[in-house]
Amino acid sequence: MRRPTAASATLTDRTPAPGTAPAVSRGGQAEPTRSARLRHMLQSEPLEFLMEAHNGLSARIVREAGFSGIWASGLSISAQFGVRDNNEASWTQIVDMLEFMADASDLPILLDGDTGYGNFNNLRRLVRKLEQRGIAGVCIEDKVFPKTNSFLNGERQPLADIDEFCGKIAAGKATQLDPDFSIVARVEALIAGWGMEEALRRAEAYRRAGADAILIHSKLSRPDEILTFAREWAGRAPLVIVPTKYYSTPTDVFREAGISVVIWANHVLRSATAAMQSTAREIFESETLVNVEDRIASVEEIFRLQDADEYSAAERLYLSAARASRAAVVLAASRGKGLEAVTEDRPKVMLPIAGKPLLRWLLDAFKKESINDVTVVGGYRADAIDRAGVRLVVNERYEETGELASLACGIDALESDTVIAYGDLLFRSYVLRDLVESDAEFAVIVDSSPTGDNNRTVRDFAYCSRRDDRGLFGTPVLLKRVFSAADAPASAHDGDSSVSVGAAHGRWVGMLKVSRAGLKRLREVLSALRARPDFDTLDVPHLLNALIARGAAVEVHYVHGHWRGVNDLEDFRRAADFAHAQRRFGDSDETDPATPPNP
Ligand code: SPV
Ligand code: MG
Repeated sequence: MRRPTAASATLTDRTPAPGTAPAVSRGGQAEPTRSARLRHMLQSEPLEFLMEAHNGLSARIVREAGFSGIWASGLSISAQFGVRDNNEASWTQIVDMLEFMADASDLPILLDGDTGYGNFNNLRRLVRKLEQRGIAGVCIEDKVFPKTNSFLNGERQPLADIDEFCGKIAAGKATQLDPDFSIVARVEALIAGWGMEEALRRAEAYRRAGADAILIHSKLSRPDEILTFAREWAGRAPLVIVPTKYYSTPTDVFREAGISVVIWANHVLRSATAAMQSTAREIFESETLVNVEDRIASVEEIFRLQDADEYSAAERLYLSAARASRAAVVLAASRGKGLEAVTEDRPKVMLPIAGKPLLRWLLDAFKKESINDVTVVGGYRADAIDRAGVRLVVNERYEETGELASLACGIDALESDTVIAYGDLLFRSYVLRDLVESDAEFAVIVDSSPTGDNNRTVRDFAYCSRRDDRGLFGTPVLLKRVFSAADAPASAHDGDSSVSVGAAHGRWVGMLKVSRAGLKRLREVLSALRARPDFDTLDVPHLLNALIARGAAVEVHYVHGHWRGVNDLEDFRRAADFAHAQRRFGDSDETDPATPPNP
């Protein structure tokens, strides 16, 4: 009987807590535990196979190949650590690796536990730790700690005293809490040249001491002594073999001999080694990747084996949607009016403020809020914009067009919550945080401090549904209208009588947050504005007003100062002071020679 493998299981639907409790399948039926499955493999009639794995990735690969169980090979695990199979890796390092393997694969794992890493007491502790980590069983060999691999001078290696080893088996069996946890006793008498009789004597003693199965090992290239042993043994307990040396024996021979489990002990490690050697050599010699790329696993295949998709799904589920992916569009096409003297060779966003360009201040602030998908719309001297960590798009018509034309260049590809920001802003971090944490479709920051305090150049007057009384936390405030500098409020040329001159509630701080849902509406409004003959002159306040006119609610978050815009040379000079104050204590404070001195 061959059980179906769990090839479709993912990192999240495998046995939930490593241990002994039965996992419950989707259909509500209890699935056998890993230990029960290993025990069944040992005891069932048909020949079963354990495939070697030595880390999480190989454990996953073995599962996907269709195997029902894993041999956590001492040789392979030590080799992948780059050390010898002489207990050079500590037992806790082995157990840590087993945890990765058990996490990556829901198969039962039989640990090659060498000698049990010490005496009966060490084995007791090992059994407890293995059970805690969901390992199905351990195989211990009747050698002396520290052991050496059986294929290295096997005949010269001392064997354990039979009674001592039987005590060890009994101690392990008495320690296990899960009745299905298996202890396999490995007989090394044939390897060590002690003969068939001694091998049978030891196997019988180990069986009587409580071993669930006997692993009879041979290093001959033919299976003769294994077959003789099996015949003499006559099914007293399940037999496990490792045909590494007698590999040419047809597998049916093992079936006919009544073997329970065959261990393919090191073949995943050895195939990986051959592939790694060949690839490394090829790349070294050819100094190019072009010859190997099609012969090796793709990066996507590695992601798949790591279950990267599950992570993305979980991210959508458990990180707030806004945090999971946030985007920004930075409007950075302008040279800066009044800043001609310092923008000969760069756009305004690349002006250095306290040692770093304006754009970098903005990007660092974005990073803090997990805004990682940043589009910068350049124009004037776009070639001088530092592209590190951003997608640069260029508004080629920057000289004849305004902010909305630039925005239109950068908004199309966006799908997540997006902050649209002027490139010349400095602000305390909470200002952006308040904005991105808003659940509203559209949200803006309005500075209710008396205009003129923060910036000499005053623009973007905001009219809101309610004045900032600085006490009304939680009372929703909506934006009614924004006048950019070009619109003289006194003229009221837009015919809106609901706003009156001098009654501005503050200044719009040049940032607009648009939720994923709001992007659709924003694109519609933008394309409607595009039809206007004066589209090339329009700026973001026009967009805000058009959104409001079409019924969009634009939520207002009031702040009281704590930001700067850089609109002329005087702003530029003052910005350094503000920026210095935003640095963390201890941050380096290099000054850029291009920064003008404070007056
Ligand atoms: C291992 O895989 O580490 C084993 C089996 O112990 S063998 O190398 O064949 O001894
Ligand atoms: Mg071993």
